[in-house]
Amino acid sequence: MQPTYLHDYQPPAYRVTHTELKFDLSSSATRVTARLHVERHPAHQDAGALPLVLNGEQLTLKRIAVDGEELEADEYAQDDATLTVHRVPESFLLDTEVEIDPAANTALSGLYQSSGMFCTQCEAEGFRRITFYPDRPDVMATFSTTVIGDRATLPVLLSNGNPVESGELPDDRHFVTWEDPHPKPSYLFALVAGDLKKVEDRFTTQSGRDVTLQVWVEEENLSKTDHAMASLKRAMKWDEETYGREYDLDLFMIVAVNDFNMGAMENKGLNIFNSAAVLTHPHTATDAAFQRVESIVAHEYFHNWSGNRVTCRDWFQLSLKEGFTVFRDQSFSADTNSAPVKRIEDVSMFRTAQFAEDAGPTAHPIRPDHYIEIGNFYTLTIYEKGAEVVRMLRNLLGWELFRRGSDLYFERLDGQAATIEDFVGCMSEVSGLDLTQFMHWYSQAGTPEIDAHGEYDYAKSEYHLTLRQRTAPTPGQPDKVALHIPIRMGLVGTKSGQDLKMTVDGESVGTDTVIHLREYEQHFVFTDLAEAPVPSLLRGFSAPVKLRFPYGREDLAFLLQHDSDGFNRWDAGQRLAMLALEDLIAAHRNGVEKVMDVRVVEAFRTLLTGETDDKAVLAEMLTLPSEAYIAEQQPVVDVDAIHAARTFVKQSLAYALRDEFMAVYRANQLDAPYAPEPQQIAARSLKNVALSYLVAIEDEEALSLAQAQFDADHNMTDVRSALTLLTHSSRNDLADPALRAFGEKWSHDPLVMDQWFSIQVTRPQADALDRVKFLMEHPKFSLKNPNKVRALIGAFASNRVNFHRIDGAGYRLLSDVVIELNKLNPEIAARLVTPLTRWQRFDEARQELMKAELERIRAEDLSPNVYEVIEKALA
Ligand code: HT7
Ligand code: ZN
Repeated sequence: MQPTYLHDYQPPAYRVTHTELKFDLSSSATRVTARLHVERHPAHQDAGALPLVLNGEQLTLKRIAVDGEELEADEYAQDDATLTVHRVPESFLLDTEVEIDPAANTALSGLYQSSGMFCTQCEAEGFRRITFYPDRPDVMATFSTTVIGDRATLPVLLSNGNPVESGELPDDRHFVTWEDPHPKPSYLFALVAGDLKKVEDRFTTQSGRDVTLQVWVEEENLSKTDHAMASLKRAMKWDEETYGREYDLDLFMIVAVNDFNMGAMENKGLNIFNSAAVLTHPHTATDAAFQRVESIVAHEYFHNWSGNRVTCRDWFQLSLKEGFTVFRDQSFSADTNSAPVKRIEDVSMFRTAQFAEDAGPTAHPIRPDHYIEIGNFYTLTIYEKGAEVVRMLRNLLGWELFRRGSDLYFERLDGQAATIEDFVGCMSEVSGLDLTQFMHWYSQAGTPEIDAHGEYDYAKSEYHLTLRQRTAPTPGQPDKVALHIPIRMGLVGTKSGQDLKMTVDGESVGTDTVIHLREYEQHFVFTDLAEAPVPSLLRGFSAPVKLRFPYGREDLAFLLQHDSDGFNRWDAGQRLAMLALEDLIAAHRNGVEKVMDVRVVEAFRTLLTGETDDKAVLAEMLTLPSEAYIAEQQPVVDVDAIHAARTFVKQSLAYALRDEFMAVYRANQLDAPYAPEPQQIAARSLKNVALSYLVAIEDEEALSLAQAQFDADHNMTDVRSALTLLTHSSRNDLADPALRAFGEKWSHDPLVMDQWFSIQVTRPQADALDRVKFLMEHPKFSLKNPNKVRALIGAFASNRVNFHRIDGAGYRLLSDVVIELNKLNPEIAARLVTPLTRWQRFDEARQELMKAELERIRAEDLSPNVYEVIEKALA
């Protein structure tokens, strides 16, 4: 399996200006007829005769003609991945007809069937499983698509653009023809056919275009579409107001499908969504699910400009569309909900999962320079680190200039396939900033680590700050350059508790400033300080780095109270908890009695009893670092010690502050009808965090409250939270009946059953693995459905004490599933194997067990997806 390299990029020899497709749908023998209007690419005008090479996989060729002339067998050649026509004119029509088997397509890439309906997923390289085509993003064509299907079973036939014709055909079949006037790459092609119902609304754009909005679902889900529709309208308005971007067709459709490898897909005018990313109802979806739907609907919509109108030249540029679009959806969610909480949630996830990716064997730059399977590169690095880099650009330029750069980018590159240089070039051009050093963020993998030291000179009233940066080697990149790292900071006066006015090099820089670390080591001197400060560094997580500073516990308790930056106040609490947790992890390992740090107790007491106008942030502050995050901070991960230490902290806080937690719980009960709006969400999360502490000590009153909350059945957020607390306690007498009742009540709803699976297999009790095995036999579980795999197997792999059982049974279960999925759905298999690839982080015994499972997988006949991941993991 040969890698593709960025440095080998060549423009295509031929381009397609217009594509006509006809689909005659049938489960196992769909006919796809294609007419491509092809012409020689100007870049190859003088290159003499060039064969036409098209991509095509799993296609049965029935017919091929050039300019109406059928080709003889010796005029073309075919292998598993390509079709080559040896001689073609400068410009011509290529006709092909192929047969494909959607019912057998369990990989969910190309044209496949999901719950009886037909749907497509073409990004990144799925279109080649539909017809022979130059399946690369820099070939952009207008499309005209006719879909033919059975009138009774497939009453709805959708594709990109606008419907232009429809009618009846013999044998109870019918057709619809769609035209998409916007040139697009093949990865944005979409088709959906099925027995679907729609809800419809309208949006008038700022220039007066009247757009019809449709959300298509199975009939029983019609009542779950309101939030997605409302989110779509909010997103359309936000993109006009914030980026000046307007929708460009008369119709925008969203379709929900049950079997989908990712969250959703931004196909032009016809977004296809995993049903989990579109359907919500207060009784079936949690607050988190409502927020996730809002952000995914917005993300896909925003791609209409950042991705569709301006697309990627090649797949190495994937972060050009994904990093920018994630940044846009994060900003939208921050504007729509609680901005500080959004940042805290995003950064928590990032520091846990992206840092782990950047430190593991599959680490890669935001713009990789080679890949075997591009499907493996839809990663946290491409998406989230890409978004952090765009965020740094936005902060370096300031909003006004960033917006000007964005306007220039969209205007200059509209209708084109662009590169990351094009994007950063526009930012540099409008601002005059030299971003040469900044570009290394795109090419260098790994997380920069900054060691910071500070000293206050009382005699001179100066604060001296020294910063050193280092990025550890990553696979294929032993040596690292110094990056340009913007560090937002303040100095908080130890006497006043206020941000101090800062002066650097004789220049006043205010109370909140950005210092630029460009060298491996730099010194910064702040003069004329009124008092000794505690530094507040990396405010708002201004760069995706690990920053170490030798804060004492008093410093952290001080920042937790006084830092004017909400994000850093939260972070000070996390750091304080981490110091206590580290002591307790060591105590557990050494068999020494565990003693709770009273400073953490007092900090929590202050939080619980103080006044707050932001309950959502308070809930975050009361949430301890996760086991996964704690593990990230350890040189060698000791899963049992981490679990024991975190449980000890949680229980100690609950014993010490029982009444305070109880008061917070009671004060945040809501009577109002459920609404997914920020104040209600904040109250629910605060209440449920408080209850989680009380149930951690199995306080009888708290258990009764959890039971009552479950029984009240007010909304899924509260029900799920109560059910999780009961299930994760040792009180099976309470958990079992609740689980049974929940499972019976919701057995008809796949998305609720996903939650039911996850809750059970994430319990810390030792029977979690047996439960996974038992639930894999459940009639509602299927390995062919990615949501079910994620809900059961993926969730179990996040159950750290049970997945990492020292007998290796957790690892074995995962590798058994990966081996099965490698045959059914390689993309999902390659993602699922990730926890095993992190073997270097564990003790020797676990390392051996994990490597043995990786070797067992390696011995199979592997898909390129799994092969690439396993080879990196065992390199
Ligand atoms: N751009 C979309 C990517 C995507 C995808 C990639 C590989 C396999 C299946 C997939 N489904 C969707 C999603 C997005 O970032 O908006
Ligand atoms: Zn995206």
